[in-house]
Amino acid sequence: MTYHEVNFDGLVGPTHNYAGLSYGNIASERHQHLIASPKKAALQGLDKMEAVAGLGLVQGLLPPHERPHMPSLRQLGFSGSDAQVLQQAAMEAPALLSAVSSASAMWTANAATVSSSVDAGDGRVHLTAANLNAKFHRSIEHPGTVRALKAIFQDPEQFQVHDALPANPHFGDEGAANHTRLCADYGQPGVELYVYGREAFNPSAPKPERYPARQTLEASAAVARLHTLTDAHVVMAQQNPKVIDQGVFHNDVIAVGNRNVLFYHEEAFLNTEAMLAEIDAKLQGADLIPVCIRNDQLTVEDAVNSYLFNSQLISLSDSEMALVVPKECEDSDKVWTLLNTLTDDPTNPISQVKVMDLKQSMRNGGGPACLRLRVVLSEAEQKAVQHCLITPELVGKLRPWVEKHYRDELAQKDLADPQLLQESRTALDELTQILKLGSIYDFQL
Ligand code: SUG
Repeated sequence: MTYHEVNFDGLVGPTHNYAGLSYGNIASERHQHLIASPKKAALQGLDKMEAVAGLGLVQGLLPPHERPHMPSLRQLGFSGSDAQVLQQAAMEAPALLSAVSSASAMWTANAATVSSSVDAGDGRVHLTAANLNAKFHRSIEHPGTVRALKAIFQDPEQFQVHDALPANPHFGDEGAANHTRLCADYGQPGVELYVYGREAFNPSAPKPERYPARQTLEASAAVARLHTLTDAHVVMAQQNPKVIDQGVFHNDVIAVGNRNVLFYHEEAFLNTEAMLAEIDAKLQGADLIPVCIRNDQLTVEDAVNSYLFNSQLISLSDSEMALVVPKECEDSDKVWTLLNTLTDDPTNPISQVKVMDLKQSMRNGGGPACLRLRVVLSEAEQKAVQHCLITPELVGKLRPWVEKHYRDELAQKDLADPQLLQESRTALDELTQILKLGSIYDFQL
């Protein structure tokens, strides 16, 4: 049976804005209250989906969430008509209104952790929605994520969608952004690398001092258990607390893997050698190819600013891979020179670089890899999710849909506008019809 990696990108929602909500994510803090362009953001995302599909990959899509999230505002004590709720929230708690308006579900690398049916003990694809409980604006995503995933991955014989872990900091879970599957080929047994930032039950274990570590070992272990993975398929590794303190809030800001290649910065992990040895020992059918970038080639600060490692590493053939990088990498002489050295080096299969302009998302700390959830699927499994896969016809419907419903500009003050809520609902209602998803939003139920 043939297996492919399918990338499900998050379609950017109509309320994309810059609220500075993510302490520890330097771009989000830096661009707080800038005027955003939801239209540009959504179109840039569609451009990437098309470009990756153009490189030969199967490309899927996850719908945006409904925002501003009125049920959250009502749960927190605001009442009256929708317009009154928005007005009150804008006056009394503007930061809260920004939080419930965030289009953060676009970063689908945080939507869930996914295990392939090849690795799972019960032979099904497992998806566990991430609780994202390190940040309030992200912690309200998982119910919507579960609904969307269940609408897409429907057949219980082939898929199991798990609810998020308990919403407690002990089980802080950020999904696939801290998870990489390494394998000889997608259909071969894989090694799933779970990367955590701290140990919740062991406060004396290493942890960052400045910024929060969002993912716990306990959460990673629970996800691996839910996914029926045996020890032969799992490696747990700790992120270097020093890089979290320099703005590496997810491991995918400092490392990316594909098949048997792991591209990473030398400071990314604690106990790197032991981790590499364990991956290599567990990997079947191929040797691990570690592609390490040393500190003297690129500092962690440069990596965080350029988002070099937040690229998508994708297979073009059995022997060639491409890196899909954000434009910020091309804009940095140091990073661009490094990329040229990398693609000229015959000891690794990375032979091509594709540059994408994702500035709207990047200003919130979301690069190419943040915007996609990787799901390895057999041809039969792929058939079952066909309605959410990109085709030129679907993109042909989505572009005019964005043009029609999305604003060119959005500032913080606009979030209280009841018209924005209405526009957003109209857009999402139409989208569920385009994608044939049925009713998945609270306002539709
Ligand atoms: O969780 N930014 C997101 C970025 C997520 C990036 N994802 C991965 N690395 N996989 C976050 O910090 C900022 C929103 C704002 O400030 O308006 C934000 O949520």
